[in-house]
Amino acid sequence: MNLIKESPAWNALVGHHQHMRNLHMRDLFGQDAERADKFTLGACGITLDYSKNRITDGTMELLYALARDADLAGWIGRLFDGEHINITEDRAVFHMALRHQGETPMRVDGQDVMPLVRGVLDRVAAFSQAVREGRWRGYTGKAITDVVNIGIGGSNLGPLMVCNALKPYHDGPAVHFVSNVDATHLAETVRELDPETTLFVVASKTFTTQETLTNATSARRWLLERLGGDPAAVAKHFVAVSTAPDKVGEFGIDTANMFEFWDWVGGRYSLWSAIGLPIVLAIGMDGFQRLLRGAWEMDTHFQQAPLAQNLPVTIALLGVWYVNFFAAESTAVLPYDQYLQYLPDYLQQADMESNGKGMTRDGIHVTYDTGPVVWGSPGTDGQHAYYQLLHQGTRLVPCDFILPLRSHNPMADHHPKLVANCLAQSEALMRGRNEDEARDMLVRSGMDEAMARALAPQSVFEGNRPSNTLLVNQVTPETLGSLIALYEHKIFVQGVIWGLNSFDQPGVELGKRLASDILGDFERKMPSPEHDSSTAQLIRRYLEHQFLTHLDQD
Ligand code: G6Q
Repeated sequence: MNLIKESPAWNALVGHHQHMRNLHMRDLFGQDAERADKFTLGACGITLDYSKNRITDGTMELLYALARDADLAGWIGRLFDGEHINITEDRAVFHMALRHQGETPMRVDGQDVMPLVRGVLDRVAAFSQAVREGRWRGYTGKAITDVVNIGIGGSNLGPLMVCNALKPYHDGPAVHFVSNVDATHLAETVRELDPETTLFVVASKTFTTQETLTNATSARRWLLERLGGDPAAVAKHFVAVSTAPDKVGEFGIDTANMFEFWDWVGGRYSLWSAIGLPIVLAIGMDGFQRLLRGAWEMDTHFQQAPLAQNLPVTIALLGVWYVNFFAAESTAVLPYDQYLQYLPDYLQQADMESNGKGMTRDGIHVTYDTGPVVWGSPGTDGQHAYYQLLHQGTRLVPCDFILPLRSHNPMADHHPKLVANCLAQSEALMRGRNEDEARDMLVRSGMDEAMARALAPQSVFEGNRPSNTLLVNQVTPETLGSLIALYEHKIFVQGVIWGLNSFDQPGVELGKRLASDILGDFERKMPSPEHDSSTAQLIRRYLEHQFLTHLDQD
């Protein structure tokens, strides 16, 4: 198959870009009073205003044509039909089944997986309810007050992000997350916890991940040391979420206390599965079902809406426009909501692990850029830090502003100020400020005319910097579910355009293997000859340091 770069729409976009690069959005707004209306879409409680992009009707037509050239409709069909589109792992990509509503079957390899999905959901619900109502008790008979999720990557970021986002809905035990193999993470988390009332959820799809098993082993030791050493205590304080019952059993967790998911659920798409157990423990099953429903509504919209009304498709194509035609290297996710503080981290993994790839699924090296660097943090903090670069830096950074219209904490005038800041930023990025405006501003602030003329160029903002604004009424389980699913499908669409398999992660696996090799060197107390001289030197320094520390202790 040919690379997308050879498609007619791509070639047309190359020509179109030559024209668009000279147009300023300020003029486009000036020429068309309907622009905001025209470039606004709504679905599933989300309004997407994409009018502050460097686009015209013609741009969007060409971008939708690009989606057609990439056979996007065909790929959406294959995704929802449960085909093995993750070709390197020979798996379906079917997290949509985890949130599917209604009675229609969802088949993978001819089998309707809905009975399996609902069976596990029922077990998750029953277990969580028992914990939340204090019927599930610890080894010494006390109810659970704290839950510690031990997992990493996809087995951490999703539940971490959602638990934080839905804090206003928490009415269960406190939830904590330990992911880093740095012992500090575990030590600082359990420092204030009471082992008698703490439940550990060991979350690992493969149950082989070094960080998770190391943390789980240390957590078990911490618990047993404090509860008298009876191994029977483990059954009351450890449960597992995994696709690998044999490995869970080997680790010493009773598989009766294991919640299953399946290989067609990718790690970074797994928060909807039993990996969401900490969410259910925190907000209850009803809240989790609302999250699932919101995601399902977005799945349905994605499947059914025509390209030009389709939120994930539109937002994905705008991203492609900047990556491939404006050479944008990164994109910022800027939620103006403190509860969404982990959304940028979550999307960083979802996007960069999915589309951070340079070879097509047909084994051809791409000759164009693929997934951008994704970064960001909640507003308004970033305004006092890196927004300078967004406004006047030499790089184009398309931004997604995410703004809830209602706060869960309507305290004094905080929220209007938050909203005003968000809207002011996207407006300033779009409009910019020319030299005359800069001079007038300086004069108005009291500067004399000559000085104002001299300094005005420093205060010029070229503007024309693109952003999307995504509005929701409030961050609720439903809107959060829809928002996450919107980004999941955006990532899928971009992967389709770039011809990638967005669902494997050889880079993660490389990291897992390399660390074990070096641990072997530590045991042998010397670097293996395969290392470069820098790595060998660093290994030697660590070993020398260890040796000297031992001598000191002796
Ligand atoms: C996600 C990746 C990766 C994975 C972690 C944890 O899509 O595969 O982030 O989630 O490496 O893996 P386990 O869940 O198997 O421990």
